[in-house]
Amino acid sequence: MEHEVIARCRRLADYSEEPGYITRTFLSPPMHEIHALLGAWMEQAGMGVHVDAIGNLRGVYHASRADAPRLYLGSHLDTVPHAGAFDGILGVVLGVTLVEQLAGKRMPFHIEVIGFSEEEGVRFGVPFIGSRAFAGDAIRDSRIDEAARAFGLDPSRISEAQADGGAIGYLEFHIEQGPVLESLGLPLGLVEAIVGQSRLTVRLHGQANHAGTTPMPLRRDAMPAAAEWITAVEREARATDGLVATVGRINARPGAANVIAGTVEASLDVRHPIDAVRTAAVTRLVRCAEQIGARRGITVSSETHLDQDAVPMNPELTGILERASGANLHRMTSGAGHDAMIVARRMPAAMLFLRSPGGISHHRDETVLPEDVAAALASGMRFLEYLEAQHG
Ligand code: HGY
Ligand code: MN
Ligand code: MN
Repeated sequence: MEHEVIARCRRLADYSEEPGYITRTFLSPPMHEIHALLGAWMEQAGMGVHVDAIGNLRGVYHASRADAPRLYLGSHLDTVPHAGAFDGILGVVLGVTLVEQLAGKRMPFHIEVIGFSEEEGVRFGVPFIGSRAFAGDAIRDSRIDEAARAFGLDPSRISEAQADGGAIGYLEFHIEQGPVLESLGLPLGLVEAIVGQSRLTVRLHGQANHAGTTPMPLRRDAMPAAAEWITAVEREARATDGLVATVGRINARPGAANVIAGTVEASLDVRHPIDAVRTAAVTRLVRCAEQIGARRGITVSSETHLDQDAVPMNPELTGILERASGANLHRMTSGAGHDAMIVARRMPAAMLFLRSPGGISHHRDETVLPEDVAAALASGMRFLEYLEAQHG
């Protein structure tokens, strides 16, 4: 079955908005094909399938009795640009496969597998749109509503996407996306907590001008100001234990070779397990940009898109997952953000990592090992059996 899981993830990776790459952003056209194919596999597994008003794909495998509680399994369907074939989608395919492996056996709880519509925050710079609607904390703005309508959804019904009350909890399988499990020679990781993360846009405003006629001392060039700040971001992160800070996107305008950059917009992603360390670092980095700007006659502004505290996973649910997984398991913190950190606002949440060969992710070389997928399926099935004993 593990080879089928991998084959399905690679099949779904064909649906992309960019030929030759895996790029699938919030409610982009290829999401229709994802819903159709993944939804068909859900139906074959005996699930009732629908797409909710924010574009989450929802498959429900009913319990032996109607008034049973609900267990959620899931992850996200969207990707970063030029992604790999497993980030997010693997967790949804593993959930569907576990239901398939029940082969019609009913549990004393409903199982709902969810493919969240948007976790990466690529299309609108705002992450977790799907899971926040599920957690009852929907992000509403005209761009999101318009995208939902263009996809054929009705944003006025987003409140219906909320999770049922009294859920047993949420389990997310996900690739580790880092080097730890591979360095330990272990297939699976048990997530104890997910680090907090801040996402901002920093804007540096100078003066566009002619590249040939403007003497250097008379320039207010936003590009070297941004360059000085970006190296300061790296220096600050290297100097702060456990902090990671990244400028992943930069946009210079007007963007011509013979025009001095009047404006530069840069993204800033800052993460740390301890929220006070992260937020203090964000404050220092924004102030650093302002000080560089002041020296160069550049005005600096910033906009915060995400200020997400670190989230511990639920100890009880994680304990069951640990017992279900046996010894070949490493307890760890997740440096990547996940839908589980949002769902945890609403119900007990747990995560199981699969080893990332080469420690690489957000890249076409991202992959998983069949034996690790098999180990995750075995853990997942024992996890269901433990819950069956608890709720039977
Ligand atoms: O950026 C992250 O941490 C995740 O891949 N969305
Ligand atoms: Mn990702
Ligand atoms: Mn992910």
